Amino acid sequence: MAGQEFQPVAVLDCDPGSAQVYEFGWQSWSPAALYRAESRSARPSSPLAQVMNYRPGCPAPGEGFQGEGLLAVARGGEEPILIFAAEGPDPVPSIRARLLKDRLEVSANGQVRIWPGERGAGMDESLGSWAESFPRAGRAARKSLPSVWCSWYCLGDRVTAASVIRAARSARQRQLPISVFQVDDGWQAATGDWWPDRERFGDLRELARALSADGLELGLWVAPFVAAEDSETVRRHPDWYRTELDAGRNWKGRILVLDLRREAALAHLTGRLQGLAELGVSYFKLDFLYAGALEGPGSGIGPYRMAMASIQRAIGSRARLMACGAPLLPTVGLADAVRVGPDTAPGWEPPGGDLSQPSGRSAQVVSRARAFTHGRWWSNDPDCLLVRPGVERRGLRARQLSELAGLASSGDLPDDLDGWGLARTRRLMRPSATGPSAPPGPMPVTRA
Ligand code: 9PG
Repeated sequence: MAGQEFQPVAVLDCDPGSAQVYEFGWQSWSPAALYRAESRSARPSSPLAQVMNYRPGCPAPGEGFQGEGLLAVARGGEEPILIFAAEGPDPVPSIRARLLKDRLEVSANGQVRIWPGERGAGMDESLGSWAESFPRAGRAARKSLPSVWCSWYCLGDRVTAASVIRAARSARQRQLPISVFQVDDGWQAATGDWWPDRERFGDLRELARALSADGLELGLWVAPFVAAEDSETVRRHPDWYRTELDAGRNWKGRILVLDLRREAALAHLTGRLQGLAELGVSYFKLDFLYAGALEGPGSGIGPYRMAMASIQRAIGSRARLMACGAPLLPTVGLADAVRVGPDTAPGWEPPGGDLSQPSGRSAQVVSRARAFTHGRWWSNDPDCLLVRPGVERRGLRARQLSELAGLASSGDLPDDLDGWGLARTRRLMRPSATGPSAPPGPMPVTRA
């Protein structure tokens, strides 16, 4: 929606002392929170974060708020909450609000529908009933997802097949009720080369067999729409990538974006994913999805949704699809589970104070603010429970995750857990609830 002018949508009388604004960011890692109308929402700590963690090409103004396809206002007093929102998953306008004395001015750069909450209904309840009305054909939101162990927050890119088997055996010995062992970034020959680095990582098929012999499932991280500059696929097919689009930097260089207009490129991708499903992967964590929806000639939300639908067909209806780094409204109906907040990390406060950056607090605040999407659009993934010794505020993390419905996942090596961490992990790992369920208490107000 870049390039279009912002037009006034509404001017609302409000009580400046008690009015609140709810802002919903673009993708999984973008902040979402409830703020006092007199304050200002989170801002990226660098131009790179604007691209990778906020909405590329559409920075928020210095003051006030900017939701992506969704912004809600509680005017204070008895006035019902007002929701300003996109009419569907495409297009998704940016919606701004700013306080001028005792008025809130709302503007947007595209068509916006105004949805009044019921009188007396709180923020979660109002957003929930709006979410019910949002068009969402496709994957059923009411599917229960099994509990997951994820390699990223303990092994990082040093993950190997042998280390995953060790974690699975140790989890079983310690009676951790985990069903899916999900290998994260680090298994692949290179980002964009979606086959294992056999020398470093080991054999994926063997891993699937070993897990299945113990009644467990193999999950796998893939970033389908991006590639590292030094990958073999980029070297062999430079014309499959759109070097004019900026998806940020990672894997020691620029992130290149797959050209979804090229049939051969998409066919190659879906062929690889189908191969991985056939080899025994039954849970896909599809990451860096925002890169598939960057705005440009022939790219954006429409091509992103088409490509996601092709991926669904390729992996089959039995495999579960988890979307991460995903543009949120555009992903409604296309995934079984969606990461609804930034990455967690052993540290509690985000680097640079930027709520989009990895930290315990970012994951917690943002996932809490998106609780209403669980069981309505998909299963929410609030990111992993981390409770090994040395993790900051592990008691608070366990308590807050126990209050959020959604996909349960563990990011610790079972061997690293002490008795307390084992007990918490044992209790919190369970299949996800299939319907909506509001967390206890009203949505907390955040200071950016
Ligand atoms: C693997 C990780 C994990 C994690 C994902 C995603 O550079 N960045 O801005 C950046 C943002 C997020 C990120 C990695 C890098 O994390 O959310 O769970 O799978 O990728 O690389």
